[in-house]
Amino acid sequence: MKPPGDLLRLDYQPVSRLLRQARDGAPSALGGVCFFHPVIPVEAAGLPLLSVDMALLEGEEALCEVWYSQGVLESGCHNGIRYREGETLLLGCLTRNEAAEVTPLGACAPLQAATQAAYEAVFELLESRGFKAVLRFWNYFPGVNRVSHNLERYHQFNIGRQNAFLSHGRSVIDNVPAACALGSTDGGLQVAFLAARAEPVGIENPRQISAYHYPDQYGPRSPTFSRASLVNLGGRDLLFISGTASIVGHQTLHAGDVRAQTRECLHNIAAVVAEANRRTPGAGFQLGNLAYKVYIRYREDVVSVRQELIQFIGAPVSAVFLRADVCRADLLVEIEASGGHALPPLLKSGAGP
Ligand code: 3EB
Repeated sequence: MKPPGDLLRLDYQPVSRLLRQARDGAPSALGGVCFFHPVIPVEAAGLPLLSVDMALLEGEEALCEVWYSQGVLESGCHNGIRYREGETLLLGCLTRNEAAEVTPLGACAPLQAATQAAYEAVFELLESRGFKAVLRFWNYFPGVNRVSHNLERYHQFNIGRQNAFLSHGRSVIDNVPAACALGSTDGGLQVAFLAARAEPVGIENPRQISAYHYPDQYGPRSPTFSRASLVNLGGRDLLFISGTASIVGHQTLHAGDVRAQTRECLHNIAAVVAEANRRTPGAGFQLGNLAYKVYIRYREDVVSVRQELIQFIGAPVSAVFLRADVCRADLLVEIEASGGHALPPLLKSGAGP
């Protein structure tokens, strides 16, 4: 396996350090997502950044997940999307206030309309910039499990997202982007995405039914995401693993048991990594060489989740823990990961707090 190059690098920065970097030019930053609770808007001129209201569960008060690239990068703004692009990669983000969404009386839920409009704007931008495919979407909005308009808000989101894929002639099965969709504490619909000119491959998990084929008990439209996306950029294989939960087949397992759910998430991630390695001989992805982001429904579960993660993967692990609502009410934890790019420094992973 080639050592990760400078084509893509992930780092977690305290806000003050990011702002200092941005003031000094930060030519290699593509942008990213800052997590706080309560939320504080972060403005770094030219840098696409989301400020998401999610509490960090250990260490810092606030952290920014920042993606870096190389070469000449240029920033722009299009249809409410802030973006920054280079030769190979484009990172963009947007926030939509669903309360301001104009929907005819009795028509679809505002979140559905906001989601469709957001995704259509993303696809328009990508078409205009010559970036074919999205590698990864990060979706955050409040009240994921709340019902309005006779529908859980996560299901409203799924309808709007799928409509946008269809209206732009994009497939809603097979090579769809990797993604996650988590409940923030407050704010609008917030979407960040990483796109490439090259076509990625969607990876599925043999232990799970593809999400885009979920039966309709999980909502009128299936979620449009693949379990992971894999792309070769500049001779390097990059892997983006979607939010991964304690789901086998299409069913939630271990309701009420956060430790067992964490282990099931990790078995699923291990299966996705094995599948990615099978599809790309020589890539050699390993659980110990990924950067993890862990979303936990109840903050007091962080100690258990962290212990299970370290037991499964071995210390030290690069992991960040956030308080978030997961998109099925019975899911207590969701874990995402990525690899093949340069990783943040390994976080302290001793006996735990
Ligand atoms: C699941 O596997 C858990 O709707 O974009 C994970 C990753 C989940 C992405 C999404 C949802 C999404 O169904 C939930």
